[in-house]
Amino acid sequence: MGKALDGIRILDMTHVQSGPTCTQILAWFGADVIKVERPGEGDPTRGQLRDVPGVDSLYFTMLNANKRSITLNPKTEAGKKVFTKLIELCDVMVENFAPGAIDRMGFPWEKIQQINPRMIYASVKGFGPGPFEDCKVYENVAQCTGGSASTTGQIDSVPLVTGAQIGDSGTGIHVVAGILAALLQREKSGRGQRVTVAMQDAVLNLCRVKLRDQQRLAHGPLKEYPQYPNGTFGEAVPRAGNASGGGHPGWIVKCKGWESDPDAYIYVIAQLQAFPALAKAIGHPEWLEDANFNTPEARLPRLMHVFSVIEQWTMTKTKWEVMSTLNDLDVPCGPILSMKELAEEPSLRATGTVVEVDHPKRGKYLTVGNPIKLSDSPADVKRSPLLGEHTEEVLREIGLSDADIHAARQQGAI
Ligand code: CAO
Repeated sequence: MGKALDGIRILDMTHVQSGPTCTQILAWFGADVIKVERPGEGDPTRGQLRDVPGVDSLYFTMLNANKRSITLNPKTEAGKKVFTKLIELCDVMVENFAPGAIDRMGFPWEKIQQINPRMIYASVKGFGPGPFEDCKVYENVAQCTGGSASTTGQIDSVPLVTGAQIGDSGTGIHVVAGILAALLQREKSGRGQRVTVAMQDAVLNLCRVKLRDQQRLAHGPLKEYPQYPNGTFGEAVPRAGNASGGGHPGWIVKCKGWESDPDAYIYVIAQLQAFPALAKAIGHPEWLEDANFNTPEARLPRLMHVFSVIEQWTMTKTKWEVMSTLNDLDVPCGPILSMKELAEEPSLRATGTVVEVDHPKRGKYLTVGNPIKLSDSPADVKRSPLLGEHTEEVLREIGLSDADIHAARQQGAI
């Protein structure tokens, strides 16, 4: 079976996480992703957080599946020639170096366009045009500057960053959308274009509901936040603990075993239509006749009490028992799953969301496969490449002779 992006060649100048997330998804969709790495060093993540000495880290292997790796220094004479050839032959170039790095290599956008007018050139930067445009940015900087940290955490405590890599991987996924749209537009226009995504913008996009709440604040307190009715609201959206960001109240409650198991918790949503069943299940059918509890408005100022009563019930059951009982009643809920549980979950293995891959140096390891499932283009996860594993193969494909390759190697260009 063919793949959605068969025939699309990606010149992958990405490193660390945001860019590699993007090109890995394009590779899973079937694009030929040629990852260009600095000779002798490669993507710095190959050596970061290593668990096995001398072997590419999980950080690298889990972000660079299904790609080919070539070593190339576009700052050398021979490197520039090869790089120019690659620009001519590729459809998309993706980069996430510090602002200006590709220009300093001698390849500003204008030149890339000149070499290949059909080229789609995608860049990740920390910030868009403005006072911070020249700054280098990593994940947590983006979370802090994009509105996530100020709105995450317990209500009376410090801002928190989240474990979900919304700044890096979140931005990479936005870039995928931009590239696919640009490829479609190229079908009609015949021209490539620039795709740029700032990490701050991507995080803010993911925090859209918090900007919603900022504007609601002008019209009174945010009644679904735990600060209501006893706390105070300032000028900006506060942290809301584990309160639900939607129209139905929710909270994390303890389950049986919480004293020793840090993940013995479940998120319960007291959805309007399921509330009667929930009240009966936890042994409080009288709430349905009580004016203090029998409407969502009546419950709002008592939500913490409602959830503490729900918790008295959930603490008598494991999170799986709570899940099973409440699901049967159509009460939305979700157990707090640890990474160990997710790694071992058979249904995630069956769908290819968690995949075991074999690597010639590290042996078997787990990775997260493509979460975007296409019925006619299933992703087949292949191990990440060794540094420069495909240099000669790719250089021959683009027309270099053995003598050219030898000369490039002599110059340190590959
Ligand atoms: N051959 C020769 N040189 C190469 C090369 C190659 N194949 N690939 C990269 N280089 C050079 C670059 O040209 C650059 O050199 P100059 O600064 O002299 O122009 C240098 O390597 C490294 O670039 P960098 O400044 O991007 O690297 P850094 O480690 O200092 O910064 C990061 C890393 C991530 C903070 C920065 O790249 C950045 O802000 N990127 C944009 C935002 C981003 O994607 N952040 C997410 C990071 S996690 O996903």
